[in-house]
Amino acid sequence: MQPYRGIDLLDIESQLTDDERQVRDTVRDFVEAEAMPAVVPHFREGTFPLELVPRMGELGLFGAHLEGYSCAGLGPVAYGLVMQELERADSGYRSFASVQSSLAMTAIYEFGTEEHRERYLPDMAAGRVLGAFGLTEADHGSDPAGMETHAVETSDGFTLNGGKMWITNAGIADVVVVWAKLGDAIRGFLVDTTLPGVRREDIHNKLSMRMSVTSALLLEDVRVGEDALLPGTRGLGSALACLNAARYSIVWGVCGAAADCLHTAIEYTKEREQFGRPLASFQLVQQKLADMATSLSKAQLLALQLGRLKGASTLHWSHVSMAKYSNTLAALEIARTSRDLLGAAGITDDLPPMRHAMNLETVHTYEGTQHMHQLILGRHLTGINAIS
Ligand code: TGC
Repeated sequence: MQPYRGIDLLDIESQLTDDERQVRDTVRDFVEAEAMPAVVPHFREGTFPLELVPRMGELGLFGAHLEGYSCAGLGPVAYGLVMQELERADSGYRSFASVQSSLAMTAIYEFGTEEHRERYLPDMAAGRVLGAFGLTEADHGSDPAGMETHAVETSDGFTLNGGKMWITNAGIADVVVVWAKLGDAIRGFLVDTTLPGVRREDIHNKLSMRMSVTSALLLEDVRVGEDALLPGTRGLGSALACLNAARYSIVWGVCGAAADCLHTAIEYTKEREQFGRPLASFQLVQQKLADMATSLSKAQLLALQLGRLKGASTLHWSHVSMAKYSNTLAALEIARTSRDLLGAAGITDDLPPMRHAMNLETVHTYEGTQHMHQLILGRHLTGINAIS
C-alpha cells in the first residue's frame, strides 16, 4: 500500500494557516510512527496504550485548545486537525484526548477557581493526571437532567451518592468531574478516584471502542471537601457547554477515521484483481469510491467552517449538533462501504475499516445520539421543543 499523504480533494489545505499545517504534520508523524503500531494489539486486548500518554502530553495534545497552564493554546482549526489525525489511527485515541481535554480540562478551566486551574491543568496537560467526565447514568442517557446522583452539603463539604455509566477513562482516571444534583441544581464536583466510597467497574464486553477504557463509576457516601465544587457550574447548561467542545472534537475526528477507510479502499481495490483486472477498474467500485470521497470532502468542509465560526466566537450549539450527527453518519457509511469493497479481507483486523466501523457505531451514539441532535436542530429551526 502507498503511504498516507492525506485525502483532500477540495484543497482544504489551502485554507489552513502555516501554523495549522505544522500542527497537523507533527501529529500525523506521531500517529504514523507511534500511535498506529499500538492499535491492533491494544484493540484485541481491550486496553488503552497508556505507555503513549507521556508522549502525547509532551506533544501538547491534552488541553491543546486552552491558553496558559502549560497548555498549547491552539486555535479551533488546529485543535480539530489534531483530533482528525488521532482518530485516523483509532477513535480510542481521539476519545482519550477529547475526554481529557474538551470535557475534564474544559470543565476545570471554565468553571473552576484559579486554585483548581493551577492545581490540575498543568499536570493534566502533561498527562500526569488523567481526568474523566461523569454525566451519563444507566437510566439517564439522552435526558441527563433526570440524573439521580446527588450531593448533600455537610459541615465541611459535601457527600455524594449515585452512579455514572459509560464513562470513558473513568477506570484509569485520577479525577472525575461528577455532575450531581445539589438540591434542584446540577453542579460539577471534582472527585478524586482514590477516595473511600468510589468504585469503578470497567465494561469488558464491548465490540466497539475496544482500545478505550469505559467504566461505571459508583459513589457511595463519598465525602469531599468544599473545594471539590466547581463554583462556576450553574445547571445542566454547564455540562452541555463542555459537551459542545467534545462534540466539536468528534466532528473533526470522524473525518480521520473516514479518510483512513477511503485510503484503504482505494489502495486495496487498485491492487486486488478479479476477473483478470483490478477491482478499481470496475464502474461499480469507482462509483462507491467517488461517493465516499464526496461525502468525506463535505464532512471536512463542515468541520472547517465550524472551526472558523468557533474562532470568531459565533459558533452555536445547533451548528455542533448538525455536524456531530451528519459527519458521524457520513464516516460510518464510508467505513461500511470500505469494508464491503475489501470483501473477505475486510472482516479481520489486518485492515482497519471494520474496526473503524465498529468504533463509529459508538461515536454515532455517545455525546448525543443522531435523534437528539436532529431534535436540537429542529428546535432551533422551528422554535418548537419536540424533545420532551
Ligand atoms: P434544556 O432546557 O434544553 O437546556 C438546559 C440548559 O442548558 C442550555 N443548553 C445548552 N448550553 C450549552 N450547550 C448546549 N448544547 C446546550 N443545550 C442546552 C439551555 O439553554 C438551558 O439553559 P438554562 O440557563 O435555560 O437552564 O434541557 P433539556 O433537558 O430539555 O434538553 C437538553 C438536551 C436534550 C438537548 C440535552 O439534554 C442533550 O443534549 N441530550 C443529549 C445528552 C448527551 O449528549 N448525552 C451523552 C453524554 S456524554 C457521554 O456519552 C458519556 S461522557 C463522555 C465520555 O465519557 O465518553
